[in-house]
Amino acid sequence: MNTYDADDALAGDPEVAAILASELERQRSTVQLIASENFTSRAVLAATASVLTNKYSEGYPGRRYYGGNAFADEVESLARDRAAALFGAPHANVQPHSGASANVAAYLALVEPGDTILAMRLDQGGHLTHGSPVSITGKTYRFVSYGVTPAADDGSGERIDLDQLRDLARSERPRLIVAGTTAYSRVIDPRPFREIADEVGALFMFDAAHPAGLIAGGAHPSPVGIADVVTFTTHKTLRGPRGGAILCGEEHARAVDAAVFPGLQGGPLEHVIAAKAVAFAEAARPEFKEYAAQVVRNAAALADALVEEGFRLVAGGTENHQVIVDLRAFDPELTGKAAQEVLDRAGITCNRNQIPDDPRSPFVTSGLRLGSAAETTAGMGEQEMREVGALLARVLRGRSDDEVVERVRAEVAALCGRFDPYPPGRASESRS
Ligand code: DSN
Repeated sequence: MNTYDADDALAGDPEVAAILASELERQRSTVQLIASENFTSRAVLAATASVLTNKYSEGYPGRRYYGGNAFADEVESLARDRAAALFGAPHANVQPHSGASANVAAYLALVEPGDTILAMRLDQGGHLTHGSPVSITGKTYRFVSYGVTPAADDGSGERIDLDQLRDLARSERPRLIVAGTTAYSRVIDPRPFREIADEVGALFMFDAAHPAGLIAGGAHPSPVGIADVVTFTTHKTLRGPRGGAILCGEEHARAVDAAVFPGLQGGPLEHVIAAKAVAFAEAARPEFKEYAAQVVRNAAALADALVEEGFRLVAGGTENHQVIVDLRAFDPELTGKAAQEVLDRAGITCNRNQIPDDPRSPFVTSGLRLGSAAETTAGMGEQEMREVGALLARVLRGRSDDEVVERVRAEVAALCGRFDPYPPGRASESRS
């Protein structure tokens, strides 16, 4: 049963089979630069498509509200143990359906409605669940936002503004300080956050949704043991199934578990939890360290190529898997929305993104966010990333000429043909 091949199991539903086959072809033949995406191993896909999707398992291993949970217990215990071992954490909860669920559950565990939380503003690189007014988080808690330092010509600006964070912490006396970003290309050191949290008597949560795989692979500093609670997603740089997880010390374990279930969610997705277990084991292998380091090198190569093409990079470059591009230096008329759309037509998949202090709306934007995690998995290296940067610039320069777009699309397809994430005939492969 390989749902990614839309094979015999779906023969009775040709409509869905055809859609899945088309999506597989799209992933194979176009460049995937969305910073929050990756290509899982076939083992992760197989676990996600398993019969555990049939099982109701409300509760936790050994404490379920339904019978028949012997194997759900086994797989969830395995996933918890593997997550805890991978990150060196005393306790892991692997039930959050997503990073958003993990964050909401962490707030539920650590603070009360109406409490003050310090977190990064969405348009500065934060996440919706860091207190955006359109998110339940912004409606439930009193969020106060910090941002990044002003842009500087030498690229030294647009870093998390720790002075602002400290000043706000002193004046607002938050119950919780949140570190973590969704569009930020530099390393986040957890230690200054801890120091500031300790100074004002706040708890400290680190949202590692993006760098989780870089942390697991040793390419970025770990917040585990420094932050009170660490949330993360399993599907970005960590390369597992779509989902979330929470790590914490024993002192917060009961509150975190109670917040996830019954506080926030119902039945856990045990098939996804099985796939998380697979991914945690894959990320513990020595090869994953090399993968994490290559992700960072590839993002740097892409960044260099884009600078040569005349783009300005937010924060002057990258130290992780992301490159945040300010399109205005390249072409003041070009919006993120228009760029994303023409790149899509050329087979380069990415997302528009606001840059710090963006004069354009979140729907239009002046920026693009690019990521190297997926194509690194497919086997691309620095040379290919430089090629991708040049192709991207060619499309954006020639965006009003359909022939340019078509020519680039053909070159993209040829490049992707050499780096197939799911090469046929290797069904038993378990990627390391
Ligand atoms: N996790 C976000 C991203 O980085 O794409 C979406 O919520």
